[in-house]
Amino acid sequence: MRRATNVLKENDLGTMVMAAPRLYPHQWSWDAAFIAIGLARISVPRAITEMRTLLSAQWDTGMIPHIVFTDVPGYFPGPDIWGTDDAAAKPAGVQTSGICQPPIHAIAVARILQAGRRTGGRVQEEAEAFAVESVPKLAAWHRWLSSARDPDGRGLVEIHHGWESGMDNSPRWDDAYAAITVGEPVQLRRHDTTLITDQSQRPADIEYQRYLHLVAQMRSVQYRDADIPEIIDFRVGDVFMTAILAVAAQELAQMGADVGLPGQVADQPGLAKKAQAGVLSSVNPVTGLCRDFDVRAGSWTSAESLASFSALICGGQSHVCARQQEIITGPRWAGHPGLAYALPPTVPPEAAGFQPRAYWRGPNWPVMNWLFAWALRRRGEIALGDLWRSDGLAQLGDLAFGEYYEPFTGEPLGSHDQSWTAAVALDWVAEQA
Ligand code: 2M8
Repeated sequence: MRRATNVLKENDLGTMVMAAPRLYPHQWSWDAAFIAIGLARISVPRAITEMRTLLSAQWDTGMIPHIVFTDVPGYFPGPDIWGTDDAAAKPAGVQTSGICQPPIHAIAVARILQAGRRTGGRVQEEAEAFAVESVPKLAAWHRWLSSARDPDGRGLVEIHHGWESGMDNSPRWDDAYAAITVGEPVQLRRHDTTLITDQSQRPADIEYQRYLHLVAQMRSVQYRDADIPEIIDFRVGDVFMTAILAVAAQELAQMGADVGLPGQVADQPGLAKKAQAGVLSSVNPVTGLCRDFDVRAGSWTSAESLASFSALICGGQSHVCARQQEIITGPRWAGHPGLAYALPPTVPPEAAGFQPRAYWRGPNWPVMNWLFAWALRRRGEIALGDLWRSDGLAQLGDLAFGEYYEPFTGEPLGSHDQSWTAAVALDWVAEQA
């Protein structure tokens, strides 16, 4: 607990915690939400500050941007590449990227409220006031995801960049990226490959060229929601993001009612239902697994990844969940005999594209363990949720707080002292105490 607390303290810039000390010296959207969940275990006021900083960068459309930039140098692509000052929807006075990440935020604010209520007194008052302040903002965020990001009414949240999924170079996006033709390559000023010298752990330069190509496309229309679908080369209905929206909207509906703002959240149960139906509509009847929808190709995708188990996050038809649970705990996934811990890797070891050290293409991610364990327990799957929580915590016993872990050896990879990893460790330790 002490070491995890220190990681967050060391990465703390006062009003935001850097996602990682050198590799990610800014505030990332879904990292901040996980970080706030951990912070709530040590200081509810500091957790509130974390979320407040992020929410103060919310765009007028409702979008919560995926990065809020600090002045700390050393990350590429920085604000000069994003060029969001030309975007009418971005609030003045902050530097942000122009895309989003999965909506963990309502889950985080609900946890802050719970922690405040456990503490009582002034802290509780502060947490209640913060929930009241956040509910309309979170409602607008969910509404934007459900409308601007579902222009065809498919029920799935559409993403326009692999970074929006948070699973940057997952095989989920291989086909969509392969269909992109990048014009003149731009000069890359990457720092990540200097910091992480084992190149196999990070995306390749060719992938970065595609990432920047998409940013340039969105920038060319000043990030206007109505124009992006027309001009962007990447449009995918992201099933995992949609499952998170479903569960976050359920949490928000509950919290809004709880703090006396039922009118502000009146539409959230409907958004949750729509998202859940979108997730269930993606289930492949043969495999029982969820799929993303490639809008440009007009087809469902086939890559196996953690997102294949999106129904376990948002629930829905019990036979779908039961089948997904059987598969994810079976020998192809978390039950694979070679794994250091019986936790699901990002891609199954027997899949053709599995790479045990490569970013989002095989390693195990502690925050994903947290999310699945939390969602399972929430849906009443206590035994498996408890197991993944205790195995997830055991994996972090090396106190490296790796960004991700080699699934066979348990070696920490990517950044060490990664904030969201320390945060989930804190939450797990406190919960088990
Ligand atoms: C990774 O993404 C950033 C771009 O957003 C990067 O590689 O530079 C992802 O793992 C993402 O999910 C995460 O939020 C971010 C910061 O931890 O790093």
